[in-house]
Amino acid sequence: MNRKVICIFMLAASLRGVPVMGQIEVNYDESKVPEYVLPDVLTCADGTVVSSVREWERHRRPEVMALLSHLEYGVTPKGMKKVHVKHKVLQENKQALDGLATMQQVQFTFTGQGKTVEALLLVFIPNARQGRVPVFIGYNFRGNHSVLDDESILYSPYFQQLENREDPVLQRGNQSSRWAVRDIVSRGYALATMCYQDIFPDHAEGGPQSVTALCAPEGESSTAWQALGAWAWGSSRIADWVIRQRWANKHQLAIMGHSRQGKAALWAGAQDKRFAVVISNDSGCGGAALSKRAFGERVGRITSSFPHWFCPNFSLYAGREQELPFDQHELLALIAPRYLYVASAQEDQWADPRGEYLAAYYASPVYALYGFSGLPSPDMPAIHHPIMNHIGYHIRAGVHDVTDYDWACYLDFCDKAFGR
Ligand code: GTR
Repeated sequence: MNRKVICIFMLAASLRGVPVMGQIEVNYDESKVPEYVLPDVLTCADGTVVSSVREWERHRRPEVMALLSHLEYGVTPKGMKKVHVKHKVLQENKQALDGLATMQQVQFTFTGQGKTVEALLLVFIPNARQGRVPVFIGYNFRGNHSVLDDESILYSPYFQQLENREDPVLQRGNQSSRWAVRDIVSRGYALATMCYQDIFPDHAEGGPQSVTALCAPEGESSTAWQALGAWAWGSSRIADWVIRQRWANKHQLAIMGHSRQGKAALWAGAQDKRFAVVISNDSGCGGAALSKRAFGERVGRITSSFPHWFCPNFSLYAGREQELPFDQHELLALIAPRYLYVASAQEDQWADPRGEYLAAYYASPVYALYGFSGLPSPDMPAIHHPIMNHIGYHIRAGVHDVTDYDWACYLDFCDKAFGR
């Protein structure tokens, strides 16, 4: 074990057995945000201040990766490299969306340790294309059938198990408002989406049915990966397939995730440099929002409501955010020098829009090292005034959701990133 990892273990161990403060009220009052000090993203554990890309990539970036994987999201086991993935195109419709797109449905079969997990990828490829196209990769919450009202879309494996066929979650297109499929395809982008439940069923007992069961546990159980780590891993497996398609531009992959999937998209983007654009939509606590602001959802609440998302160590910081040796701006900084977009919604105070903005702002010094501009000021822009530098940000009116407005901004940002 290297020195860096030993220090992290000592940090976490010093908190074990310390009683956690009782359930704290949720704060939505800016004047009650505690005084907090953010770790400087460019200062190494030994106090050295990073002043070059080389030092960032050689020393500080691996340090931040180690902190986040050992104390928040869990370590992705090396044994996952041995998981076998088989792909089979089950269906193709060249005239989907009134001829706008070719729709493919691809079965993914993951095998390891004698167990199998199945998932279904739903893909829309623009028919009016010249050459290879950029691709959005993103998980849906309610199954592929929820993305578009189309009878030919197969139910995702997680939903195939539902016994009550009248269940409203099986209604086609029930979340189509979150997927601007026509806009995406009309602007020349492909979309590849899968149901996140296929990769790790989203409940406390989901582990044994998830991809995490396909390889033996490694390392300390306190740092074991769970759902967020697994969802991030799954996005990379989608990318593996996408980049081999003759219609896809492997240099133009954008990952987009909403809410819990925004958290997973950021963690995927931190680990997998093939994602040239990383988009967090309303990701909140454990995503883009700074934990130390203790505004809206907090570490104690998220780790008790969703004990299967983070590694066990993260719960040690319940009510003790000020003792975290990192904050979420450092997760965002791991995306540099690639394009990053953070989006918030005005009424989504649970996700702390200001904390999401500030994390992106405090990630900016790493972009500056590469000669790129992140966010220029700690003051948030007005509603519906997106900023589109190497880091993008907008806050829109309305609630926790994904809307056509969000997608219009993501498409504009990707056009800029990809020089379209
Ligand atoms: C909430 C959770 C948030 C966010 C959200 C979602 O219940 O507290 O952190 O992830 O779910 O994913 O929609």
